[in-house]
Amino acid sequence: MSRLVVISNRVAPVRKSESGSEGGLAVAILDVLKDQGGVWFGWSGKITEHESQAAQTFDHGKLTYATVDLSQQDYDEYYTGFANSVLWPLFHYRLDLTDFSRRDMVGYYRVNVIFATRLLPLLQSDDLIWVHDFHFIPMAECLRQAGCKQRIGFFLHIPWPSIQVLLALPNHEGIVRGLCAYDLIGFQTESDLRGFREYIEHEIGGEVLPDGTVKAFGRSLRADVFPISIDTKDVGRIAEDAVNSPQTERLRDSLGGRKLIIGVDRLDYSKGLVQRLEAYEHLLKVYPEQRGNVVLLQIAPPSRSHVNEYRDIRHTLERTAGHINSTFAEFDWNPIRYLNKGFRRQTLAGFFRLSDVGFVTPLRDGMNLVAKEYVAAQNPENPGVLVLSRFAGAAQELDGALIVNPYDTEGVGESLQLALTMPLEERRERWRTMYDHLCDHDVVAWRRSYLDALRSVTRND
Ligand code: GDG
Repeated sequence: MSRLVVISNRVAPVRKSESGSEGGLAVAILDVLKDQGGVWFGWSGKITEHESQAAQTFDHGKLTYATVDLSQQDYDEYYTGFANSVLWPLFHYRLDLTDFSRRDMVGYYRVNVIFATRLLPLLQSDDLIWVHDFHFIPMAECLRQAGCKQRIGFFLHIPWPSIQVLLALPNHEGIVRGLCAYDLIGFQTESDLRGFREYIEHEIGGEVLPDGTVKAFGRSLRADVFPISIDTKDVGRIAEDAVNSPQTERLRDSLGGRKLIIGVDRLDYSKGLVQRLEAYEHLLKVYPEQRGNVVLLQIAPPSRSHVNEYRDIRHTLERTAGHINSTFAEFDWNPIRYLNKGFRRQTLAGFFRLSDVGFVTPLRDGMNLVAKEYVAAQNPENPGVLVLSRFAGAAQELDGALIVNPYDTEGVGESLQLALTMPLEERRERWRTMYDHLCDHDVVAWRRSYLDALRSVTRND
């Protein structure tokens, strides 16, 4: 069997870290690399005066880690600049936050060339190369230009924007040409794939054949949908074990019998956190019986805090949470517990299981694994209700959730009330359909179906 080479911006640590934050994806990829042997290649996370001249490698059994340091300029232009201030906001439909400059675009391509150059000496002729996410869209093109003939697949973790949004990206054609150098492109949802095909057919005069083959820029490739998932049974087991942990006990005691709504998101403007708090405020306004009887626990570990927009969202959220708490709080009850820090995976699983409502309302999200984890963590006898944004990729699979439009503050507030008052029988039915689906479509199934598809592509150049 071909050796697998995985490329992602950050590589997952080989040992479980203190934070216990490794999720299903890192574990699923590590499993296959450790079993079959392979390479995990990416940024070391370090910024040095000059970027590395060769990848630093570290072997762990059959798995080789290979990492590259970045210079400050590369980090600013490639990572903070083009990846996080252009592609991320634009692909999440936030044209207002997109800050394009040619300097950053050039930096993005330059870093892709650097990574490709450092990877080349490590490659073997029948390797299967799997590139992850928006940081490395041009990677296949860079590798091909250097003569690389191996099969190369790409998986996009974030949404693919509709054609009109994509056209706002000054180098949209270059980005799509880069994608078309892969042999297989994986998207999270049908609507992402539709957007991509529409661009191919209507913008560059390419073709999509009845079997789904894409013909563009003089090549044929396959583009398909592979919705990412979680290790469903494992999350369930961890949650069951965590239910009597000291942390979960403390949370339970602190609630004093009140209902619990939980939100867990990286602090990111795509996650719809401000709108979420406003919808909760609507619930408290319109259903006074909920005052004093419900608590919203919002966990939002900071991310990308060197990007201005992330500092702004943090301040806005603090203000909004403070305003709602000061409006409704009583001497023995605070409506919102807003925590700007991360927790161990085990702790989160216990919190999910204890919660009556999982509140997941991104404005755009490639998939949203928290929605899936919430479902997997529930007690089958007494499951909570998932309130889920229609704009999360997960909404296309989890039809047992209460699907909401996060821009409709009042509608989301009403759905919260529905969730908090839903009879047990209906909760069980809704949960069962979602849980069964997630058992059949877990992260191992996702990895297998992607890699099987990549192995079976026929290279045509
Ligand atoms: C991108 C796409 C796509 C969160 N807080 C803590 C913590 N987490 C874990 C969650 C979950 C993961 O981080 C977040 O995954 P999401 O899917 O929700 O969101 P992104 O980080 O934006 O991920 C997304 C995903 O890639 C995969 O393709 O679904 O659409 O944007 O697993 O549980 N984990 C720990 N402590 C925390 O405080 N341990």
